[in-house]
Amino acid sequence: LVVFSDLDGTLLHPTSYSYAPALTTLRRLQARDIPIVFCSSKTREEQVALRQELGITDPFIVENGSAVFIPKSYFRLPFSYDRVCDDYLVIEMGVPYQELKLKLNHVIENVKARLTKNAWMGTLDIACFGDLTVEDIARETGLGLKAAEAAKHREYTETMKLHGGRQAIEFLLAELKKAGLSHAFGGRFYTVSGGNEKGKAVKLLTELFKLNYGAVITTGVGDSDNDVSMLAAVDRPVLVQNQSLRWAKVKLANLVFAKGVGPEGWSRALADLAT
Ligand code: 2M8
Ligand code: MG
Ligand code: MG
Repeated sequence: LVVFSDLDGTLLHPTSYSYAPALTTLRRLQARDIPIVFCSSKTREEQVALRQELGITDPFIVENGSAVFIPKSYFRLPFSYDRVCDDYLVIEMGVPYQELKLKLNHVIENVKARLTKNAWMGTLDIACFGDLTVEDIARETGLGLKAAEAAKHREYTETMKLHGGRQAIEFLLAELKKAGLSHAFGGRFYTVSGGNEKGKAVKLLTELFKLNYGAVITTGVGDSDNDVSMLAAVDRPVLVQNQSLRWAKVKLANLVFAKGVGPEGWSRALADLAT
């Protein structure tokens, strides 16, 4: 059994970022040696900090499937990887941040010019984490300064806060797509990437688990649109409730709707696996 888990709004509460309600279940899963694989739009730095805090030593997937980080001697069998980073072997699917940022800025410039000419579409404010100060990010997200800084250190994706009319937002998202960039809504923000998604990374890592351990059953827990591809890639997909006690609009035949916001739903959904 392998657990793939989103972080914001799932293992972590959507506003307080607390994992407290999930801790008992998490400790039981760890005691049973069930791998807990983070699969989030969060950066490497953010995820490493949380792994250390929780004593999690399993592989993890950063920035919406941009890269898979595998601790050096985690798997017995060799596999091909793209680079070594600290104690991890890294399989990369995303494009480097600088490259992404150039393309993204180009699209944003064009979209802004078009919106100025077509006032009927409404206005659009775009704030990218890369361009905001650490203090701004802390204010926007409710993260502490250190965590906000880790969120700003992006290696493959850019997170944008969009403020504007639906039409203007849809226009920007369509233009991104035309430029070969993908976007995923994570609950509050849009994260833009070079075409990668969580699901592909989950499938790749699942293959590695199977290669090393034989048959493996996977479960995945998420809360937002950006989790759909991850949920579609696992055997037992689970959706937890968001702050307004609703579930994101996800259609999957075998989807389990867990009651409870974020970590409460997480705990309820995985409790039976932990006993
Ligand atoms: C962003 O991610 C969340 C969902 O995970 C979102 O899009 O709403 C990312 O930039 C992440 O790095 C950051 O920690 C998080 C803070 O809320 O926002
Ligand atoms: Mg989430
Ligand atoms: Mg996430």
